Amino acid sequence: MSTTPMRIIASYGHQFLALTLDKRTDMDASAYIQLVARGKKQGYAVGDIVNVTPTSNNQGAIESLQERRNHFYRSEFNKQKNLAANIDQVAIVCATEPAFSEELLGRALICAEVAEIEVLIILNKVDVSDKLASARATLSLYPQLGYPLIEVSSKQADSLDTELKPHLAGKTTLLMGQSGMGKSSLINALIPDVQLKTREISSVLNSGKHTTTFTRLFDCDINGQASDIIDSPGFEQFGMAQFSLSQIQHAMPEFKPYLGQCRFHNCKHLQEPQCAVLAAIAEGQITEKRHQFYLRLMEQLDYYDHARY
Ligand SMILES: Nc1nc2c(ncn2[C@@H]2O[C@H](COP(=O)(O)OP(=O)(O)OP(=O)(O)O)[C@@H](O)[C@H]2O)c(=O)[nH]1
Ligand SMILES: [Mg+2]
Ligand SMILES: [Zn+2]
Repeated sequence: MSTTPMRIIASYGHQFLALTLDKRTDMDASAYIQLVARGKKQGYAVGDIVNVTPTSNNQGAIESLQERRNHFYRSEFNKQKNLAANIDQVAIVCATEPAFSEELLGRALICAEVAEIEVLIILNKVDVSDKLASARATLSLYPQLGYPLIEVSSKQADSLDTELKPHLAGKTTLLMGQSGMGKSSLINALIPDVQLKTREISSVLNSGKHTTTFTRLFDCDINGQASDIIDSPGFEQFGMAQFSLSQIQHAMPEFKPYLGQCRFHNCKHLQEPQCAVLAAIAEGQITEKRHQFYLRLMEQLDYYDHARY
């Protein structure tokens, strides 16, 4: 039997919803096809194009995965958590309150660098003015590393028009970040009727909670251009067990000019003599804060032990 290509537009555990490629997510929920995955260990991600054998009007079985342009995921204890595939950018949403974790931001940035996906950092809830200064102070480093940073409030439509929409128009964007940062609120403010759609999907996938429990793609029109925005559940950890030391070093933009410049070709930039990275820290080209972050990642990767003399 021949298969039909479909795009996965929602994932919840091992359940997936998809649409045939001619349909958009703003159509009524009867167009959604519920997919069963046949034994692929690594699973599928929202944004994946899969070849499906229809099993009934609104159900199908995934037979194979079409080649991905890219794939964004994290790994906890060797378990791969798929976030999205075939995206143009990752927007990491931080907020003035509750306070965000700079560690998680840093980890998400590493992940995006390794996957070679563009990044946008969003500081949301700038209407909470008493927390604004400290959030700004924490984030001020990141534009210097090359990451665009915008400030918005999902409660202030003009900030979305001037700051956010130009970054989203015509692109597929994954919104990610800790719980409570306002990812879903931003989508609600950007796309009319989306709350209703979310309720429909929630009822299909048996999840009625306020906090986002599944990853969900919305296609929409932004500034006259077809755009996709993917909402995802907040995370409180960000495992990166999948990466090598070299991948992490190359994912630190400010390290890059110095890699290969150290005395030892396998320098881990811990305390080695004539280390170009340590020299750059002494000269103020790399911040102590980011080097500490790097050391914590190394420790987690278990490289630290090997490097001790
Ligand atoms: N003051 C203020 N509150 C906001 C803003 N955006 C969102 N909130 C509030 O922040 C809370 C969390 O918002 P959500 O949109 O559910 O956050 P989320 O990032 O989707 O959270 P998860 O789905 O759990 O990952 C809600 O009570 C929102 O009303 C904002 O711009 N300003
Ligand atoms: Mg949410
Ligand atoms: Zn070095």
